[in-house]
Amino acid sequence: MSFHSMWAELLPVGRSSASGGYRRYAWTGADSDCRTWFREQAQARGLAYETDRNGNQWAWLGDPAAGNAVVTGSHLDSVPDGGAFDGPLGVVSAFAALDELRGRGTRFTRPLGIVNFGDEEGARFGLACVGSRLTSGALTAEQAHRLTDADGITLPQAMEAAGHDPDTLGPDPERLARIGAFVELHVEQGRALDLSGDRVGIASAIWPHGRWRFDFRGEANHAGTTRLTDRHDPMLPYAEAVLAARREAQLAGAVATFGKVAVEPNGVNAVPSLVRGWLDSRAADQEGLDAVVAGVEKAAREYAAAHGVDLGVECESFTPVVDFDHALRDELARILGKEADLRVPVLGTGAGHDAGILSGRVPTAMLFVRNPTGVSHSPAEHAAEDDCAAGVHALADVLEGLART
Ligand code: HGY
Ligand code: MN
Ligand code: MN
Ligand code: MN
Repeated sequence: MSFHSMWAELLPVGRSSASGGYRRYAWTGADSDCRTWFREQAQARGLAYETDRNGNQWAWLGDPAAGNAVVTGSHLDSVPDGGAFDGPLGVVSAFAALDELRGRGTRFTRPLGIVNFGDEEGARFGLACVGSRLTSGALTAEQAHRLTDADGITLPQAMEAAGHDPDTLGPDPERLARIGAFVELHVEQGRALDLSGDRVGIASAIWPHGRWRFDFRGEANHAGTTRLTDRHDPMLPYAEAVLAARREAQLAGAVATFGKVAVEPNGVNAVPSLVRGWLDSRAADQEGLDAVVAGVEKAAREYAAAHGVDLGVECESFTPVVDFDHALRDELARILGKEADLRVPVLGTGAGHDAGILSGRVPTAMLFVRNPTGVSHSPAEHAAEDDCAAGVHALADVLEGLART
């Protein structure tokens, strides 16, 4: 099955007809359809297929128990109204690269694996990379069991409803010990390759990044009869926090986003009692990230105090800087450097990935494919056909180079 036909089969799954964006959330029907697609791709190629204790899907050429496996893949879930490429490009390219290598008659001296990591975006339960965090031990089963979605459904309940036993969740060191190299191909979420005029890039690092929940607790009241001086309106310090995030990020050369907010009681004619806002911030180094979060919290606290509003801030997730394995990164550059007409720059990213979670536990690298607008986490996300083809070819070269050593 060609790249195009795989892509065409996957494209409609979980897609909103209104916006063209995706809603492929963990353990929903769309997620189940993506999982079925993955299993069918694996079985159509005669690969050994399995779902691991944490719900990640694996397809194997050769016996992983032999160890030192070369693994590639990514995720199939999406952010709310996300694009078609973030995640799926890495999984479709993995199967297409295997097909290309079989076409070349490549013989593998190491097991080759393709993985779909579950719940990478954290769109439903609020924590990114749940499948890879559980597998690597960065998230415990107890913490995972406490994850709850906006409707109050817990992760275990959602898994059971989707037919997966939540009682098996937990670290999987034996599985990670069998992986000698993990290479994730991903659409670039930025314009570095567009600006440099290159089709494919190699990741150097992932910026430190995290998610902080700001709970502004005020006093519900009537919007029409409550004098301004009598109000304890939590929306005001929330608004100040949003503006402070932009100011602090600019000062630190970082990024900061309040992209999600929950208001109670959320009535047009009611001064809110609670405004809950989530800050996503990322910076090239820890110092910059700390400065942004501290600056936003300081501004929010001062403004909240001035309005008699109480503020609670909680870090919900944090990923320290990821410096990808230098030896593997350089090996990719050596392998791809042979391609006459392909320059392959090395670039950092502010986007989190399963590769970032595995890094440090398994030799890990990433390949990026050019995104002409850099737009991601949006239906407008795109990569040109010939750039996707260059990505598949580069991935095939890398897998061949690694799996024959
Ligand atoms: O948020 C991220 O950077 C990733 O897309 N989960
Ligand atoms: Mn993403
Ligand atoms: Mn992604
Ligand atoms: Mn080549």
